[in-house]
Amino acid sequence: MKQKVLVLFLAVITLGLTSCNSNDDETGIVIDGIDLTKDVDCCSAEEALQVYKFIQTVKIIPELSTTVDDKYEVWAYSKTGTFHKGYNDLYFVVTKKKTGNYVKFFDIKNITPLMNMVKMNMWHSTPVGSSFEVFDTTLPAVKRGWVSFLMITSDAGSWQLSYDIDVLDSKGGLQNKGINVDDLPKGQDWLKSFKVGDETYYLSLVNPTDWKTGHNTIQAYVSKKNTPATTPYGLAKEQFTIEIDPRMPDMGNHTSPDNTPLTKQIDGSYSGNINLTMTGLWRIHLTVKDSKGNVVAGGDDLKEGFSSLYWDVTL
Ligand SMILES: [Cu+2]
Repeated sequence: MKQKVLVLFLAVITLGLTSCNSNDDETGIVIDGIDLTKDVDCCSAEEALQVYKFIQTVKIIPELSTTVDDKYEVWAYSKTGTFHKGYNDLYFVVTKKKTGNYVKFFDIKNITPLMNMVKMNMWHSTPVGSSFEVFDTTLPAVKRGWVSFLMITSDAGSWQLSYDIDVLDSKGGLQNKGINVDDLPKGQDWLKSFKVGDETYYLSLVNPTDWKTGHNTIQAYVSKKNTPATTPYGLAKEQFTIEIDPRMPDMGNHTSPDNTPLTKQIDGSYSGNINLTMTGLWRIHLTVKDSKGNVVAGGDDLKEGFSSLYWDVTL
């Protein structure tokens, strides 16, 4: 694919240099007899270039890439090309097999991760984003979603993932593809759960590896365990507030100023501000409150004065 994209990339540059006066009769970029500039399914030259640049920043997940109707190639990406415990961004890009040109109109649906707990002879799913959306308005041909894995692949069990895809009038997807979920490095713990009555909720911290020393936006999702547990866990409909108390356990549990709670946003995510004044291990103690302000998790189980519900992030 890279070669074809490069051809397109070079052709875009050439066109840019030679076609200052636009003219409808002018011959466009033709590859394999298809005039790419007249391919309405695909991106404009500028959009294609943006997508091409974006995919240099992520890595292909070979297990989740596939072909649809022998016409389209579906490419799955994550930051590292692998998965780890907790929150993972997942991106999809579709190209026309014949031209390598990006396709703008496709839908990723029914993303279903499943873990088989071999010793317990039981299956369960995990928190997922509610839908795959356009990643960014400048990148209309990149769709982004997420999966937050509860457990790592181990002797206890293994993961598989299924999804459906519609590309223009074609349908395809993958069923039960085996995937590997790695552990996070020591000092990183980005996924926690709490219970309210019989319901189980999961707190997925989003990409703390993007944080810098000082002020950061802290983002998370609250998901609710489904019945049956093999149905992917969607976002909790409740409106919580997540108060944060970041401490450095290796440095006398000192804290930092100017932290604000995570509150629910229009897109269903939770967002607040965190100020990490130095590098090292930060234990972010959490107190979850319901819409009436009652503490529902992390409040009544205090150890050394701090909530025992926490994320660990090492800067
Ligand atoms: Cu499991």
